[in-house]
Amino acid sequence: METALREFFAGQPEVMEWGVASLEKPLPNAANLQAWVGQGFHAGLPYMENRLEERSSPTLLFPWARNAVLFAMRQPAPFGSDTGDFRVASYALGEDYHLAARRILKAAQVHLTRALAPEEIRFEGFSDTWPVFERDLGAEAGLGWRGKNACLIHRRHGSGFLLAGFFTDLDLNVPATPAQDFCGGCTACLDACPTDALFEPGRLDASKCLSYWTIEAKGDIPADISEKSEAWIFGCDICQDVCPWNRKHKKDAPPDPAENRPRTALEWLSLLRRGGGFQSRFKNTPLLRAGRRSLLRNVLIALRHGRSEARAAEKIGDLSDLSDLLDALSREEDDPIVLRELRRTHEALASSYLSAKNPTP
Ligand code: B12
Ligand code: SF4
Ligand code: SF4
Repeated sequence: METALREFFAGQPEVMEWGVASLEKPLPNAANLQAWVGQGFHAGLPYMENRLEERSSPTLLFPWARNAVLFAMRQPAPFGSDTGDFRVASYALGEDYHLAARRILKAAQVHLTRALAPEEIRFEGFSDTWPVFERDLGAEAGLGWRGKNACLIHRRHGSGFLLAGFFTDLDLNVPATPAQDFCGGCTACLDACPTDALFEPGRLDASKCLSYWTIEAKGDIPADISEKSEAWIFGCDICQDVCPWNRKHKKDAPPDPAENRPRTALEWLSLLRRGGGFQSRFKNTPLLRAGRRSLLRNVLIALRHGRSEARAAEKIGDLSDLSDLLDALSREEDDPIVLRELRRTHEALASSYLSAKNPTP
């Protein structure tokens, strides 16, 4: 059966690494998970509040499970890909990884069932679909060490990968080599995080993380966060982009697919208008998770605080086009949060328009 697994993964180009974690014992960080939620570092994410014991002991979820097979899927574009006026997390610059995971999991089940017939196997796949502590399971399966940026880092591939896996009742003899911690004295991620969300090595307060605010949060983004959001409109890669383990492996990353993505503020805002085509343009990509309104909110904030305003200020033509578009959006939107951001951004642009038109001598 180990051979069947090896054969299967050898034929999966999206999979960079795989490994097996035994489920005999609860995961070593079970207490930390409880403490993390207990102290509110989960930012009230409802799906993180429930079934904490199951997260760290998957056999409470599936009593028949003996092992978890974890795999790391390459993200579609390298860190630092040029995304124009605004920044989008590189994992989101292509197909939604949940779809890739589903495809690979389905194929794995078919392959193993055929290879091991007539023996019957039990199989349950996961990639954010069950309450599973995926990074810790990944660490147990030898896919990397838990970096000070909280991500799982592989010595050869860095952290530019997404996790998925399956539980099985198979008795697998694929020993995992626990990854050594190679962060050493480096603190680049802690120093670079603009909101101090990484408050101690490996410990993250989601209620300060731009990834939480730009993807998960539906409400108002507090001023102390939005002022530091730079140009990020979906997710944030800063603490991974600065990591030497990713810098080192950038050259091995796939090229940026750059498929017909909006690049300027005007293009983004037009796409995010009601009936502007957001749903069909981003079908099957992670950007749909944020939803049109939240993405519009993020673009409006980034327009004030990110780098695009500075660029636009050089071109008065662009600013008046933007202003027209903001007017049109204000007429058609009814969400109070979006309307508030529209007003704030409009005011900020009007003042940069005036100062660009009447530069101080
Ligand atoms: C909730 C969640 C988030 C939240 C919270 C992030 C977080 N660090 O927990 C938000 C929305 C902020 C988020 C952001 C991101 N996420 Co996310 N997220 C998850 C999810 C669903 C659960 C993670 C979880 O269990 N968190 C709970 C806490 C407790 O876990 P932890 O940080 O690992 O906690 C450790 C430390 O904090 C420490 N600790 C905690 N308390 C204490 C106390 C003491 C005393 C000590 C010593 C230690 C300690 O020990 C804990 C256990 O090891 C997983 C998918 C899954 N089901 O696992 C994806 C996942 C972790 N995310 C992923 C990704 C890609 C991201 C982003 C990179 C996306 C982006 N570019 O914007 C960012 C990265 C932010 C970061 N630096 O971690 C990938 C990670 C891939 C990888 N190579 O590591 C996962 C695995 C999704 C996937 N299937 O691939 N995410
Ligand atoms: S994803 Fe961004 S905001 Fe979140 S911890 Fe990393 S650097 Fe900080
Ligand atoms: S930036 Fe440095 S400290 Fe942070 S995860 Fe990478 S190696 Fe570790």
